[in-house]
Amino acid sequence: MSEKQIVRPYGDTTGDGMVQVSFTLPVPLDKRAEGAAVQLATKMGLEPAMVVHAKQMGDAFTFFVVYGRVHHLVDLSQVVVAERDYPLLSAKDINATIRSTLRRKVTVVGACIGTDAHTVGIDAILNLKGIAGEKGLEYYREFVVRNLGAQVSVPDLVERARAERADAVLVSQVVTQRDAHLHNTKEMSAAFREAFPAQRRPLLVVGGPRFDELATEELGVDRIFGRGTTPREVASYLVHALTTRRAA
Ligand code: B12
Repeated sequence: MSEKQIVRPYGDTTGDGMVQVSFTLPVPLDKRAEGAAVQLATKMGLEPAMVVHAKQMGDAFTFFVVYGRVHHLVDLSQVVVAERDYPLLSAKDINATIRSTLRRKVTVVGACIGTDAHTVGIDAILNLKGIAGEKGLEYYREFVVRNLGAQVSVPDLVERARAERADAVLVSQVVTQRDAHLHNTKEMSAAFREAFPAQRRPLLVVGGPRFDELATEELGVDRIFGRGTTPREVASYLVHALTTRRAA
């Protein structure tokens, strides 16, 4: 078992346990509202808790920032995250591996599904322009990219993936109200499983800022990418997954 490595939050002096939380209460701003914010923060484990910012929004809501001490500790050796389990390749190596191993171009179909119109994330991954100094998948010679844009229905996505003989389907979900991202993703993965035999199904990749990258099994997808993903990570994953699948 790995050795314990305890950390605690830091505000003014190292290890003082100070944290800051923000939330909105459905009450206009007054002394009672501030008291309610302190009481809530205290129940959340901030002791003592201080309101450091309060701003009324509209007639009946107040936004609060509360600063206080928590006594919780985190053991870093017990933290479980989705580690990258494939090599991060250069653009040159990605193209070369596709050419030498798959001997054909890789087709990816991307979209925002459901009512979601937040295309900036999927565009960052797919479009030439890219993000964070990296070019998107359109830049890679060996990828054929079909970006379907916003508010694509699941049946349309399945049909397009079939028509394009997609190797991978890349779906973005940014809106999380009422867990829409989870419901839409499950609907999408179920539709692909129904429409394709297991060995012919495209890789299903979903991304967005509020996904738990460990939830692949629950959502029925092959990979989940979260906040701050770069195109090269996605391209490297696709090459790894498709070449591994081919070898099997
Ligand atoms: C820009 C924006 C808009 C634009 C979208 C324009 C467009 N063409 O995309 C407009 C103005 C249209 C808009 C509308 C709305 N928006 Co808006 N919007 C935002 C905003 C400010 C930025 C989102 C963004 O572009 N981020 C930048 C990109 C690069 O980051 P990203 O999406 O996380 O993508 C990265 C990763 O997540 C990952 N990734 C993402 N997708 C994928 C997919 C794959 C396959 C992979 C591999 C990786 C990957 O890689 C990307 C690059 O690193 C956010 C707030 C915020 N600061 O995040 C709110 C936000 C997302 N919007 C929100 C809301 C509520 C709405 C509206 C419902 C508002 C309204 N009442 O009308 C509508 C909904 C419209 C709709 N039908 O979807 C909420 C969502 C809240 C929630 N819990 O769901 C947010 C969080 C704002 C907030 N705090 O309330 N919005």
